[in-house]
Amino acid sequence: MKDHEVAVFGGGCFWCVEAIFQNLRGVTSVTPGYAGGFTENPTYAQVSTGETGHAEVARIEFDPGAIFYEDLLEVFFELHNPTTKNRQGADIGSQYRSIVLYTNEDQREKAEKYIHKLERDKIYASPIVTEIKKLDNFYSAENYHQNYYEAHKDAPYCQFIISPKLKKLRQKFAKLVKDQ
Ligand code: MHO
Repeated sequence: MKDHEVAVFGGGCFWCVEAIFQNLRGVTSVTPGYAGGFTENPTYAQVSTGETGHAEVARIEFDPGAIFYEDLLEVFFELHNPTTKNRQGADIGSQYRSIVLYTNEDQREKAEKYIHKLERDKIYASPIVTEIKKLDNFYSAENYHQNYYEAHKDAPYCQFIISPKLKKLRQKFAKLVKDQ
């Protein structure tokens, strides 16, 4: 088995998605950035217009011997709302859409299967609108977006939006979370 695989998820503001996955064991690096669109080397300002086609995402490198892609899917779905089209909480625009960017066919099958399971089990009252797309290009976000939660824990957005998600992560996925 390869000791290194890449997964990419978009579930609203990438500060959140980055902070969540940074806490998982078996995850070796997390980079916030842009993917799923068409503009080359986009800036945050461009992506914020919603006109580049890109979503804010996190690129996650993980050791598939230490954590399964299915675990990442489970965490991803539990910690964002996959039923709000082009929106995550107060953040509105196609850059905040729910999206799984797969890097191999196995990931695509697993993501589709997982969504079918959520639908079959009627986990949500509304339909899941998560896009499943092959990863084409990934562009890293500007430096000031990297490690945002760790660097700005006192900022209101971190306190009110991200901290509760991390709390939920520790409660629901204790076995997957890195030792503090
Ligand atoms: N509503 C937040 C989103 C930031 S995120 C990197 C803000 O504008 O600060 O899109």
